[in-house]
Amino acid sequence: MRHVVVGTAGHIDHGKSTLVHALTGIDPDRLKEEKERGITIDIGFAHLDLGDGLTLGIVDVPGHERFVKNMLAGVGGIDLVMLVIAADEGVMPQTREHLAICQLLHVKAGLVVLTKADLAEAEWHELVQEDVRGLLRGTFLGGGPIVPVSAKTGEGLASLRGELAALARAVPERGTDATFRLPIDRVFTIRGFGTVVTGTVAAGQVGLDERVEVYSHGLQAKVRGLQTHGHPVSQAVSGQRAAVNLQGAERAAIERGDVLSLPGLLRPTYMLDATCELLADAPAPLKPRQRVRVHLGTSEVMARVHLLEGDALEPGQRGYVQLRLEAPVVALPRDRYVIRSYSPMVTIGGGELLDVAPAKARRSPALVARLARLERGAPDAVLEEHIVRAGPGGARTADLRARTPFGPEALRALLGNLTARGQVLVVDREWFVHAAAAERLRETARAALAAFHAREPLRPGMSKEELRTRLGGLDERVFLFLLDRFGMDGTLAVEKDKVRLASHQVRLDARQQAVLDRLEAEFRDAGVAPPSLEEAFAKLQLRADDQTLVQVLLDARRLVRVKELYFHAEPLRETEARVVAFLRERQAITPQDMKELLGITRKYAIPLLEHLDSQRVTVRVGDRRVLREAPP
Ligand SMILES: Nc1nc2c(ncn2[C@@H]2O[C@H](COP(=O)(O)OP(=O)(O)OP(=O)(O)O)[C@@H](O)[C@H]2O)c(=O)[nH]1
Ligand SMILES: [Mg+2]
Repeated sequence: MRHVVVGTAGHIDHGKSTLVHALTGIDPDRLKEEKERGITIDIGFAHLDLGDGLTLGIVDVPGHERFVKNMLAGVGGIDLVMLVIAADEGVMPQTREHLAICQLLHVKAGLVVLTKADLAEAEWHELVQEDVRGLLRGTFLGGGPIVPVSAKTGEGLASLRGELAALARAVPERGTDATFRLPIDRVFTIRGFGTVVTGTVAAGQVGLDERVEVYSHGLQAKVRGLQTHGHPVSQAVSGQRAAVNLQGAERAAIERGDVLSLPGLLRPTYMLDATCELLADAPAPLKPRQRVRVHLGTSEVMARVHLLEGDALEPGQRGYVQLRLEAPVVALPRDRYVIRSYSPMVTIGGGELLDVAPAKARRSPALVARLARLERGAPDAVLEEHIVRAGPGGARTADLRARTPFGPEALRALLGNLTARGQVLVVDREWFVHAAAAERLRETARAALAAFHAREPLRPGMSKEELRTRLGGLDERVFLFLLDRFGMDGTLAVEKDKVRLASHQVRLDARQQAVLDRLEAEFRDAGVAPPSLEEAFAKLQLRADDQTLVQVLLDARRLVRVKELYFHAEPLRETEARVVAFLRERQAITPQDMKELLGITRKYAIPLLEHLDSQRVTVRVGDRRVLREAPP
C-alpha cells in the first residue's frame, strides 16, 4: 500500500476545488459559507484510489489572499502539489505566492494543471503555457508536466490521473524510524465518540489504543479510533491523512496548530535557530528583530526574527536566524517553516529549523559555525554537535529524541558510532557526555585541586562535595562517573570522601614531624582522659599555627574528635574492646559502670559512651547501653 498526499495550490477561482471534485467525486468545500460564496475558505479533503494499492489523499486549499494562513496549514505535510492555473487568466499573485510557499517548504515534486481549458483559445493557450514555463524555470516544477484540463468537458482528466499516478509512484517511501507526529488541522466532536482530530501524519506511526499527547497543552489521551479516508484502520503511518478519535481529551482544549505525538517526548520551546531565506521578490529587506508570522506545521505564531549574521537580510539572500516566538511550539530539527510579514500580510521567506532547544542567541562566529555544522554536517557530526551543546551535564537519550532529527534506531546507531570512536562517553546506558566536555572538567578539577593543595598542603584532599560544587554543581551521577574515569586514568585519587591530585602527598618538614610526634604521644599516653587542645599546646609549648598538625592527625584518623574532646585512636579501640567484653558478661553498662571500668570521670565517660553509640557498637536504652548486635 502506498500513501501519498497531494495538495492543490493556486490563485482564487482558478478551479482547484472543481478539479478535485471532478477527479474524486468528492466536493472538498464542506462549509455552508463556502457553498454560498462559491469560494474555498478553509482546507478541504478528498481521496482518489489509483489502483494497484495506490491511494492519494488530497488536500484542497483556498486561493484567496486572506486565507493563505489556511493554505499553509494544508500544505505542510504534502508530498506532491498540483499547481492550478486557469487557462483563461494565467499566472496571478497567489499562483506565485503558493509556488513560493511550496518551494520554501521543500515540496519535492508536482505538476501544473491548466484548468478551464474549455474557456481559452488555442493561441491564448500557447501564450499562457509560455508564461507558466517562465514562472517555473529554476523551481522544483521546472520541466515538469503541464496538463490542460477542463472540469466542464472532462478533457485532460484521464491524462492528469496518469501523471499523478506516475509522480506518486516516484515519491520515495517514508522511513518508519521516526517519532510519531501529526500536526492537527481540524478538531471536531462526533456524538457518541467525542473528540476527533485530523491531520497528515508527518512522521512515524500511531496505532489504536496507544497513548498520545496533544502539544503544547500537556494533554494526554488514548487513541480510541483511527480512520484514513473514511475507513477504520488499526494504524496510521507517515504520509497518510488520519482522523484520530481521542479518549480523554476535551475538544475545547485543542485547536489547529497543536501537535499530536508521543507522551512526554517533545519539549515546547519559545526559541528556534534556523536558516532563513528571503524571497527574491520580498517587498523589503528583513530587519533585525522584525516581527513576523511563523507558519510551522499547521500552526501560526508571531515571532521576532533575530538575525545572527549581517545587519539585514536582503531579498534573495539567506542567513541564520533565531526565531523568538510569542507562544510555544513543538518541533524538531529539519522541519521547514514559512514566514509572512506582519503587514502587508505576504509570504516573505522561510527555511529549515536547526536547533529546537537553543540558548538565547548571542551573535558570534562560533554560533554561525555551529549552525553550519547542524545544517550541513553528516548525521554523526550533527548528533555530536547536539551532545556538545548539552555541555558538562550531558544529555539523556530522551533529550536527544526531543532535540535531534533522528528516529530511535538511527539515534542508537549514531550514538554507537560516537562512543566507539571515543567522541562521546557513556555515563550509563541512557546518558551521554561529550569527551571534550569531560576533558574540560578534568582541567577544571585539576586546577581546583592544585589550588587546594597549595593552600592546604597538609590536608590529604578536597571533599568530593566541594569539588562537585567547583565543577558547577555537576549532576551527581555524571560527577561520580567522571571521578571514576579520572581516577583510572591517573589524574586523581579518591580516598573515602576525599579527592586529591594523584601526585599530592602530605609532606612535613623535620620540625613539623617532631611536633606531630610529640602531639600524638601526648594524646596516646593520656589514654581515655585526654587533655584539651589548649592544655596540650601549653604543655608542649606549641605555636598557634601548629593547629594544622592536629588536622593532619585527624585526617590520618590517628586522633578522633568526640564532641569537644580529642582521643587517640588506640586507647579508643582498647576502650571499645573492654566495653564489649563487659557487655558480653553483664549485658548492660551505665555511666557509673563506665567510670569504674576505666577509672575516669563523667566528663570522659559520657562522650565515650556516645561515641560508641555513634559507632553503632552500643545502643542506648534509658540510662543504660546494651550491645547493638547480639553476640553470635
Ligand atoms: N468553464 C469552466 N469553468 C470552471 C472549470 N473549473 C472551474 N470552473 C469554474 O470556476 C469557478 C471557480 O472554481 P473553484 O473550483 O471554486 O475555484 P477554486 O480555485 O477552488 O477557488 P478558491 O478555492 O476560492 O480559491 C467556479 O464557478 C467553477 O464552476 C472548468 O474547467 N471550466
Ligand atoms: Mg476552492
